[in-house]
Amino acid sequence: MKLFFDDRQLAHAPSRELHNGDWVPYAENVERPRSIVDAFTDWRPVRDFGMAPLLAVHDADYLAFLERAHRDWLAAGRDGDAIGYTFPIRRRRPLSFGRIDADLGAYSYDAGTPIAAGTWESAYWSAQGALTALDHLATSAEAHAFALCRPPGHHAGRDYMGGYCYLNNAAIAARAAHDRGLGPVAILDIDYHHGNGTQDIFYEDPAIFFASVHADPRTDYPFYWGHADERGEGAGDGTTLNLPLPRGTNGIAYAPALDTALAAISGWGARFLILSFGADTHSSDPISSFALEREDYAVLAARIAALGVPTLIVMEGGYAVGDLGKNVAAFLAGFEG
Ligand code: SP5
Ligand code: ZN
Repeated sequence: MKLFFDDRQLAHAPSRELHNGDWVPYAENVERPRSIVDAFTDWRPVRDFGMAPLLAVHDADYLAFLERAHRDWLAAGRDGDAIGYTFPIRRRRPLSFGRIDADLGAYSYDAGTPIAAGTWESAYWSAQGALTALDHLATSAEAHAFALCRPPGHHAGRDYMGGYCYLNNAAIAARAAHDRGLGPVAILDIDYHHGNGTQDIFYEDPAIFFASVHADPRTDYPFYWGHADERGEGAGDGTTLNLPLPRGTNGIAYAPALDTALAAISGWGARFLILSFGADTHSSDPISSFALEREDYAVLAARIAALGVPTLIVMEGGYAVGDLGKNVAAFLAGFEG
């Protein structure tokens, strides 16, 4: 399997996040991609597909905000990472008047997603990595490719950031795959957390199926999305599938939910799969509460590979830095089986 990563994805290095009322070290740190990079020998370069595939998913004003936000923060006399503190509820008007703090709130839903000096550069190349891996699948006979996307993407919506995510790499790749005629395209999200951004982007879209296996949002972030009764709306009614699982879920309890998602994806007629893979389901993850072990990852990967559909694997979460590279290697090895 070919692997894609660009060193510019390391430029993003926020120092801290707000958690349970305290400042804590930023969990989505540069040691994560370094751990994964070190677990493999052969990385391929990322190519630049420009802004068009990003604009096919995200609003232009949101992308412009991401690009300029840290400069606006410095211009306002601040230092460190840009972070908001006022979040407009949806009933307020879409006001815009060039105040950085208002913008930070308008384009995010949490206080865990700061913008540092290198954030735009890293998010841009993270998305281009997914597009490069997609292009490789579209132009080769290979069935699987891995984009080490970092920062991750599945919490980012059309016009919002959140959950360490700025650009939705999986959604950008899914839209591009669909537009290249590789579909029908399905997205399977197996990060510990529900992929609310991806769900929102395709919620009314009948062309792209979204299935997610994740921690029950009644107990876990992102709380407001990912409940079992969320099934899509309008023309997209029935093209979203949510399979929440309780804290403590191990490999044995996880497998039936994964099989349900795979059966739905297969039954829907998917011909191309985007896999949002988070290794934060591992028992050692410091911010999550599932109990999957490294041996489980190869088994899960083999079940996904048995779909027999070309699959682009994009990295999402996973914060147990000491285990991360080995866990990702075990998962990817399960595809080669
Ligand atoms: C992509 C992804 O996995 N995003 C997860 C975002 C979760 N944010 C809420 C949980 C915050 C926990 N913060 C603990 C930090 C310890 N340093
Ligand atoms: Zn996660």
